[in-house]
Amino acid sequence: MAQEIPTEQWAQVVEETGKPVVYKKIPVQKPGPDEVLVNVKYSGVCHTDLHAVNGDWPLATKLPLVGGHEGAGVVVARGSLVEDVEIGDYAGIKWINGTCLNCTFCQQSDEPLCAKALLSGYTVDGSFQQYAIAKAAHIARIPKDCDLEAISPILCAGITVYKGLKESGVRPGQTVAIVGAGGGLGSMACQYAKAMGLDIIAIDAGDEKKAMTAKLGAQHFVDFSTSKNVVSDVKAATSDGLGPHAVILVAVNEKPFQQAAEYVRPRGTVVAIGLPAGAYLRAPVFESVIKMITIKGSYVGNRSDSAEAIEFFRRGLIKAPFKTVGLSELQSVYDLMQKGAIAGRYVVDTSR
Ligand code: 8ID
Ligand code: ZN
Repeated sequence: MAQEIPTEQWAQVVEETGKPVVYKKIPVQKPGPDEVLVNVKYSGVCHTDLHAVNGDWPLATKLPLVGGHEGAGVVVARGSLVEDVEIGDYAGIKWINGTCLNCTFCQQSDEPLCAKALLSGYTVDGSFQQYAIAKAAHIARIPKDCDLEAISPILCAGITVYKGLKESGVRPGQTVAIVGAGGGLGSMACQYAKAMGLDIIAIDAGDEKKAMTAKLGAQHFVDFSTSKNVVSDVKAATSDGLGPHAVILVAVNEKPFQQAAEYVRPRGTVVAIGLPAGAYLRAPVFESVIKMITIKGSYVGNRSDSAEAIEFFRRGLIKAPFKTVGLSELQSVYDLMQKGAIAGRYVVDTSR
């Protein structure tokens, strides 16, 4: 039987950039003809949500804004044009909320590059509310045998690092350095890299993150806060001393974005994913040329990447640690995140 949809709901609202989020009741919106309404049960908390609250990026958010883009829940209503999503289906609200599906990028399945892309929890309201809207074409299809709580961080962190690893061109048996390996994206990256048969050098700080990344499959750990020379320590962690074949940058700090080109292996690839405020990539021209390295960016994933990343999870290959708190406690998660004090991911439960 169809679930009754209330007119009001709990949400966490950014009313002013740079100020704490406000937990309050707001109206439940109705989906448009090509949209679905998802009763969000759980939502992961991504550092992107904190960047949005802080106004870190040269792209304005809508205001007031409901953040969140790792929302896992159940479809409760659909627009008149929606045919292939049923009421009761499990669905995910991800960063890409909708795109035009018609521009040159959408036609080539580079939907994240669509100039008209709607971004959940940034340019449209996201998943830190009990009922969220997305274009039916872009919701993540979540199989019924998946746990909604555990899968929520896959919807951004999982998809993004899976795509980034593919973009790096790294092959089974090769070595990848994951910079920021103890965070939300980093912990997922360890699990996807392990599933892909890679040798993993985790780079982050502290014993908790060291132990966690080892459990997730990292063979090596370089502590950036205590290492006297990160570049030589990362190279030394590879069996031939030549450095990792790929570097996945998911840290929220400019320094490693300027260091990676120095330790990546000749012919290797540096993939920038993290988005620290005001940061620049920097690499020495001479070494970059004679080492023939590639430096590139990677931005979430398309619908196919999303389905593939979810399938890795469904098959039991991805078990990254998370802690769950009530939606009402979102600000305390941001406070921990700001300090870099979260190992893995936090998930909020929208029922409390
Ligand atoms: O599509 C994309 N490109 C995309 C998608 C999703 C998220 C990009 N992001 C961006 C976020 O906006 C954010 O800037 O990726 C970044 C990481 O997001 P997150 O994993 O959600 O953040 P986190 O959980 O806070 O983890 C960051 C980790 O980086 C470590 C911290 O200790 C933490 O564990 N770190 C820092 I800060 N400085 C470091 C350094 N110098 C470092 N690790 C290694 N070396
Ligand atoms: Zn995210």
